[in-house]
Amino acid sequence: PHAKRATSSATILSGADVRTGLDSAVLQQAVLDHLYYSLGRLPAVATPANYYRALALAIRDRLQQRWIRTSETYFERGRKLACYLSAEFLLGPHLGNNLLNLGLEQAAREALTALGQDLDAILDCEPEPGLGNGGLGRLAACYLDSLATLQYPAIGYGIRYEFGIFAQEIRDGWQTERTDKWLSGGNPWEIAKPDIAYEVKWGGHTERYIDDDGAERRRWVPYRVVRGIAYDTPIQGYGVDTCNTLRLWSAEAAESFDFQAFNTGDYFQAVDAKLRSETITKVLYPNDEPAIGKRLRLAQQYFFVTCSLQDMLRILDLAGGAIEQFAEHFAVQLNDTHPSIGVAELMRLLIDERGLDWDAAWTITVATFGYTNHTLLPEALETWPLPLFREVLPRHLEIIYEINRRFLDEVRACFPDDSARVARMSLIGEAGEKQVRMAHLACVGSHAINGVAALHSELLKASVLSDFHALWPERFSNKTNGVTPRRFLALANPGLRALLDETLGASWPVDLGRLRELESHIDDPAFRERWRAVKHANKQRLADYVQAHTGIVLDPDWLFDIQVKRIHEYKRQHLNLLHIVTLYQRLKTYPAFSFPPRAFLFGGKAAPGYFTAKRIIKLINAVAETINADPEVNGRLKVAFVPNFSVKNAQLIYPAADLSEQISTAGKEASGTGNMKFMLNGALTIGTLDGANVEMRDEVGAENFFLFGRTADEVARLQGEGYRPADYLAGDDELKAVMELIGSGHFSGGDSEVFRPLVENLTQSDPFLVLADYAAYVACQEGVSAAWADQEQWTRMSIINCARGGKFSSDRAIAEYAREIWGLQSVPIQV
Ligand code: Z15
Repeated sequence: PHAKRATSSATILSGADVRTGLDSAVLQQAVLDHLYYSLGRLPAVATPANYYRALALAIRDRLQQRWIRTSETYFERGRKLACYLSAEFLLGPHLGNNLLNLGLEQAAREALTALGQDLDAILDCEPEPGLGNGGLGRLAACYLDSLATLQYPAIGYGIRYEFGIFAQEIRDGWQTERTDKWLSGGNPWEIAKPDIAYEVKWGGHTERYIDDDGAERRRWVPYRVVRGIAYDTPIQGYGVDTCNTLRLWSAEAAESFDFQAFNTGDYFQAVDAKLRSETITKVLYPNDEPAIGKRLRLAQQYFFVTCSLQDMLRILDLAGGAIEQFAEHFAVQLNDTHPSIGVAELMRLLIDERGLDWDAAWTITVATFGYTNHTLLPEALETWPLPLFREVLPRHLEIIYEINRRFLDEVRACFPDDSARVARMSLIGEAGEKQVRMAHLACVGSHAINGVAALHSELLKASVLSDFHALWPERFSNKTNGVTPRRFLALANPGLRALLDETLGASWPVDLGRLRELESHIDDPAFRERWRAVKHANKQRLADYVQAHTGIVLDPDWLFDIQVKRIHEYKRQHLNLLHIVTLYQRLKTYPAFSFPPRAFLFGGKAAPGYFTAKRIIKLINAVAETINADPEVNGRLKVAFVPNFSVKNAQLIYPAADLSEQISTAGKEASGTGNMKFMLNGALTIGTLDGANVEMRDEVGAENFFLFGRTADEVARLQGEGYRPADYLAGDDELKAVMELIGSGHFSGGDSEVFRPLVENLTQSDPFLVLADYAAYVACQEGVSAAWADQEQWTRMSIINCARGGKFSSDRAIAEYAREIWGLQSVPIQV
């Protein structure tokens, strides 16, 4: 499927040049050329980082003709374009992925070897663009990869944060945050397009006026104006010539100087205005689930959404399309409520700036937008205090009031005499301080609303969006998440890739259902041996990384039990810890207690202001230090916290797992996507019936999945009845002893204060039912140990987990969005 490679020097000399040639000899020349002309370096003094940049520029050159041809083709054909609006794109490093998708890994390796460099060391120099927090941002990046690979006309729109997600360091067991300066060495992948820029208005007031036709209209008189500048990054599909665009907006002052202020001598005021403008795209808010109503965050959302919608209008105008046809040209997907101000903004653009009447504008708006919900947690549903909203976006508040007036009339017509329902559904929350409810705005303004796993989509209809489901059942659907098998299998796990290529042929990365054919090999002992050898090598690779970053030495013969994800109470890293402490306590009490040795690995960032999550990290590290240093346990238990979990080290972690921990309280994890990455790399899952775990288990069969814990229904019932964690403590001596050990200061050098808040949280309120699921979890882990003891059977299960993972390709998910929500046709690109 890959682009043809020039193989003979005749071809090199005749056509392929230093910008386009795909042969290793030309690539080598191209790297030297960039070292010299772009970096001003001679090879003798070039550092690995210099080689990284030179190779990246050489690869970008090779994307260029595909990239330009792709835009040109979309423009000529005038086909519908999918616009994925997301405040986050957690891309991960580009170079390795672009080499993979272009089929250039071997050529690049040879070129660098010839220059005395090692490709892997060069790849490691790339700072990752961490423009996202976790699952939601990484999902957006996987979807871009699939859109390009499936040759769909699509563009990603987002924010070019100057500082992405913070870098996590562990000091004395605590998380500390360092700003992420990912742009400090320059970004070879982006191209600034200063001519693609839009005005963004802020604040001020609105006023009535009479237009040229004598009609009464309203206009927005802003207090301030800033500019959004486009920065484009190529998104190359795998094995195709499609190269789509990720367009990220960066804020600048509307004028680089306020000349008037400058001339009157107020230099500092002039510079201050510039700095304030640029603040908008400075930093990613580091919170994964809970929404926090900060003015700057609303400014970020509006900023990137208006730039994106204005860009669509410009593209439509350039193509000579009629404004009435907007929804036939663009399908706009809202990745959570973060871009949902787009509903009001498109109305404003169509009415105030393009002169459409309300009804025409509303028909276009609803036909344009689709809304994906990613959470059921009530505290994560975004709302904005009304006064703040009015101050920043006065015209939008008027529009939202009018949308609401008409919407509530519709509700009253469908459900007469139901004022409670009207209050529940209103776009304006009235309880306490008045609020704008962004999820309601997204629902009202979208023709399609979806959840991200089957269970989640059902719970959405039954709980947080039940009123909307009652009104518009036809708008609701499920789109189970998926992950890209290119980055998370082919690129992350080269050992397994080679085995899959040999066993299945080369097409599996774009036809992941073919993994099923692995099942015909599970009874072949030689195949199982090779499967184990791949896993073993991956575990050694991770062990080396962990030793280099923590000093902790892990044995690749042990069971690697891994939980990596954002730290959050609902994800229950502390349940995992209670199991570890249970094993430790059994070992201390009965030194002959025997189980297969296990290495427990954790990784993940806590929101900097999330007290409990930060304390969970401290507890993991405290337990690790105590257990790893205890001569009585040695040889059976190790615990490690891998600092700064990121896309980059995730690619080392997923392929090394034997057991994947997916142990959220049922009903709380919308989908999960790490669960799928582990599965595809042959890990077995211990998990609850939550999110996409349910569908993973359906695929592999109950006998190949370690299930435990209360179901979402049981959780709701227990909490409805008034859950009392003390009951579970009283009925379980082992649990009681575990909690006491943690509270006693045993893991904290005698300090009995540091973990008191965690112990009290669990024993007094336990909002996520850790104690209620503890006994079932520990019992299930005993089943894991028993299964691990039979390595041949474990390997069979590992193969089956990979083989049945095909459903979880993001290609499947994107094909569903394209057909069922966007009405999108693929457009092959010919270079
Ligand atoms: C986020 O990463 C997710 C949901 C959110 O509401 C926010 Cl603000 C961030 C995650 C879900 O927690 C996870 O279950 C899901 O797999 C992921 O989005 C992608 O849908």
